[in-house]
Amino acid sequence: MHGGDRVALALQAHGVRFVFTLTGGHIAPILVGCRQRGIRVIDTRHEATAVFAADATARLSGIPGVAVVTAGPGVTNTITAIKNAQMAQSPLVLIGGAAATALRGRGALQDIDQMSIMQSITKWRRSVGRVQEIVPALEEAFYQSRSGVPGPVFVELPIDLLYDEQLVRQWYGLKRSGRSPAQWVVQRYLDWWVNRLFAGAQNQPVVTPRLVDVPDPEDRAVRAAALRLVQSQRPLLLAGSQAMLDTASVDALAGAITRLGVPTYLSGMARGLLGANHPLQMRHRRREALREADLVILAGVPCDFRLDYGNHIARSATLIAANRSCTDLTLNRRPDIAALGDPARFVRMLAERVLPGEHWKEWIDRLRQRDAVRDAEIVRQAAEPTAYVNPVHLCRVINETLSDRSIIVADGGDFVATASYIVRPPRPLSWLDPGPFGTLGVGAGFALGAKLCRPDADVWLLYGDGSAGYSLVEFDTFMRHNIPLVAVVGNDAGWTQIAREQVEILHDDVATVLAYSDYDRVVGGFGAVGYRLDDPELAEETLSQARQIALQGKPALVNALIGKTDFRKGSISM
Ligand SMILES: Cc1ncc(C[n+]2csc(CCOP(=O)(O)OP(=O)(O)O)c2C)c(N)n1
Ligand SMILES: [Mg+2]
Repeated sequence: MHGGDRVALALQAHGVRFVFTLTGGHIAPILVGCRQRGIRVIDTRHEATAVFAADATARLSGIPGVAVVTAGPGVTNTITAIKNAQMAQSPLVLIGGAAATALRGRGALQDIDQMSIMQSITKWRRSVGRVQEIVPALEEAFYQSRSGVPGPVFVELPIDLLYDEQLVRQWYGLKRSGRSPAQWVVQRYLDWWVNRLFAGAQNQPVVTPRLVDVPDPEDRAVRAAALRLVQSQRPLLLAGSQAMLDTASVDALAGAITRLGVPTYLSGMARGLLGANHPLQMRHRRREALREADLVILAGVPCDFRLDYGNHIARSATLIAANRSCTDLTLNRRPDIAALGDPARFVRMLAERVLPGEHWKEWIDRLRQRDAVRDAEIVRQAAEPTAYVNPVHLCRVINETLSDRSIIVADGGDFVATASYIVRPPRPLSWLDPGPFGTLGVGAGFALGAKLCRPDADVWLLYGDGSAGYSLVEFDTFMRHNIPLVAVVGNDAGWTQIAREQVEILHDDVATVLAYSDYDRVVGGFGAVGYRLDDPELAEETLSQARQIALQGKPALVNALIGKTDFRKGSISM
């Protein structure tokens, strides 16, 4: 059993079903070991895609995602995607190849200080120095990635730990045939070195996955929150991505919210938690609702830019926050009741303490009415004529084309932000966006991970045309690995979210202009089916044709030429 097999054994024991990679000589034994153990190895066209895909599998399954990349540029190419996962608190294990242990720092191919690079963007990292340590390092890596505030971890595995002992001994020995005293000393030293590398490696490794530490909120905080909640007149619950970390209990969380009866806004990964049409879910005018609320529960939602650093919540309101992260719990505003622990558990514990009943009917009616008014306004905005297809109309058609098995991936600026107002994810864990890092380019990787995790889902990948450029090449990966899905490019020939403010404030569109390129023909080059859509009348038909192609097992892309609207005017984030 070589080191690559050991890695595969450890991954298998932790429930890993997919490994995402872009290959390199340093990591080949891991990939072969994985395939031989029945772990599906998905090779992408960019390391960032591999990590984005691993991130998506983690978010949807709760099992840490795994990406394996080669030494040097393979590792550095993952930086943005790893940082994105860190900001999104997504558990993943990045395995990086490295130069042979005895050659480190001596000018070996692709030998750089990877540990320093990973220092600030992973929650834990280890460079493994002996074969015997591979399995314990991975056990620790999986444990660290999932416990407390989840996040990415990094395990560095030098190439001489991964191959057969005999072969490695050959590398270190046979090449040197000289017999000078100096050479004799070097040879003895290398023998000692290899003995150390493989010490104890004769024993069959045993993998013991460690139980994950999920912090429980204090009962005291739950009791205090329950007391304040029943006294409140206008409570509001905000649930965010962190509430979805325990993927196995998302239905219980939805049940708890229903039982609590508190009007709720969902953000990030929590979109879809309450299905497409839940009477307690509000979608619009959140800022107004927050200003009026006399009690706000933040379940896994920090007071960052999305809540204007806490300023969206009235000073007089009771603020209750539950978060796994100490920093996020008190970020910018100290809550009246702070529950350090898993926010989903907090909501469930709270629901057990509050008697169900129609407590806040008037308040809920008011919010619902406001939602309905905004929805009617959106219908009007969708009917306004624009050049090509009105994006609001297109998003409405996409929403109508969804099924209850749809998963939506959002990768872009204005167009996907418009979609996030209109498209209703049908069930828990059916919406994926990058998270607070706002990274463009997540699209293909997220869609890949989603389709693999949920083979029966129809995956919709919503792209801005600018964002599509980062990962369109992965249609090649979709073809090679049989990943049928539908991508829709909202093609406005530009980086519009940036252009909108730039032109208004600085009166110059420099670096924001793209062309109405034929993205449909690009994917055609990989063997996928592309459609060009420039007539609003044909939106429904084109989308359902694309969906049919995906149902038949092929990836499809709709290049939807869209016009300008002021739907997103004034929404700049800083
Ligand atoms: C990696 C990365 N680079 C740049 C940005 C800045 N940025 C945010 S939105 C945006 C425009 C996106 O353009 P597109 O995908 O075409 O969507 P549109 O706004 O045109 O609908 C840009 C460049 C970013 N968020 N991430
Ligand atoms: Mg664009």
